[in-house]
Amino acid sequence: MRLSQFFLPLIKETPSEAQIASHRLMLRAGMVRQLAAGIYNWLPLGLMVLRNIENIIRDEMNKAGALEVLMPTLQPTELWKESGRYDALGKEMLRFPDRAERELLYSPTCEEVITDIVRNNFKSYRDAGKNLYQIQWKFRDEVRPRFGVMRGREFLMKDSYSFDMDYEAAKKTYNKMYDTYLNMFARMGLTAVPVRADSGAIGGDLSHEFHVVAETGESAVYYDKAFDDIRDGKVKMTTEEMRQLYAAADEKHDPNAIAPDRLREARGIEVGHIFYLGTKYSKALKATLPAANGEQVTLEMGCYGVGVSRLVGAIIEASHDDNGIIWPESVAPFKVGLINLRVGDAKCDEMCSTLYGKLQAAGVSVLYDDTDERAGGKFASMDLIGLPWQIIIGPKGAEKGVVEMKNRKTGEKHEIGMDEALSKVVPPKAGMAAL
Ligand code: P5A
Repeated sequence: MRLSQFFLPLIKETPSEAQIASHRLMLRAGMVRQLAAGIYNWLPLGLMVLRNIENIIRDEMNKAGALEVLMPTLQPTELWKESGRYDALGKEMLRFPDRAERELLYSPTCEEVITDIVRNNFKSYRDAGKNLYQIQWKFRDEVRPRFGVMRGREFLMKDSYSFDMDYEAAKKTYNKMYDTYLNMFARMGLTAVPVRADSGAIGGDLSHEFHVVAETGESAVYYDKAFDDIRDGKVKMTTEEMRQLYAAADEKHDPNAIAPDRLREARGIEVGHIFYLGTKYSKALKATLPAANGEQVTLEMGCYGVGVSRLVGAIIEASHDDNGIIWPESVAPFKVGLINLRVGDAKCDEMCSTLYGKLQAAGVSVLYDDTDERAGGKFASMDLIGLPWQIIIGPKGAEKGVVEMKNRKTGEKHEIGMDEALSKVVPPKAGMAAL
């Protein structure tokens, strides 16, 4: 993508409405714009990151054997009367009549609808064991939407729902999701701490929240210091070992359950939440299946949420500096920022075009700054949007056939040849043949 043709409305000043780094940086980097309180437009750069996050989630859910579906954002209220939750969500649930005066709601979550799908379409115990997920917009009329996409009113969620024949199978599914969540967050460059939590309006009696530790987090979390060691790369642990470690949300914290010298207290951003639901919804909505012996069994459910749009903010909270965002490669909107310091200089233009072409041919996503802005501005913009690699080409280097390569995260800069620069960013197998 050529910057001259891209839509990247950067902001130099610090936006006054933003209280935390991620919100400030998402506005400054031209990723989102607020349309109304807690409701955001996603501009190209922001949407690219959102899609990358979605794809990691999709990949991990598919690997875990879950099946993707898509339910509508609008629902009739009848199912909520049947489940007994019509009043439970109060004003958070946005309700409105259609032209026939039938009441609709904008889905805040989908336990009712998915249970309705299952009761109407699963026929026997052979259909059980399925985990159905979607990545879909939700609406919750939060009293205090804030921190940009972190606590929005409209937000993107990955929500999945599992249906098993008995407690043992449901527990297994729950544990599989626990493992899947740790993998998916790790792939986004995050160490999420899974803390025991209350299940609130969703229900059930076993639940974990997954928290990214950050000073700006809205929740207090308490956990074994081993989680910090895992994050810092000092210790490796299996998820089974992690399950044994102490970790609790505020309402579940018991200071007597952990040695004081092991306890860490921190602020966390909740990026995921999993629940063992038991039969709360299946009983109310009569989702039963005949077992092998013909007996009708009420399904054992679980539900599993990920804050997809919130993750964009959470990753920035975990990875930025004074100059801007530092994207982990797996979610970066582009892998490389190519900076032409002297547009119009024949040598610079030619070298940039060659590199741009080779990167594209090798399948490396690249944003080519081909604008005539001054050097200082180009460096600042590229640092702000946080692409993992910068390749800088100026008249002096072009003369010698060398480029400057900068790693955004470490700040390391090297003057190197064009082929060496390519070999740093082109993945070995796919790339070399294309060169
Ligand atoms: C789980 C899937 C549920 O809704 N039902 C379906 C369950 N859980 S939850 O904890 O209420 O939400 C799941 C995740 O969604 C994110 N989230 C939000 N993100 C941005 N703005 C909001 N207002 C918001 N509310 C919830 C969180 O990451 C949460 O863990």
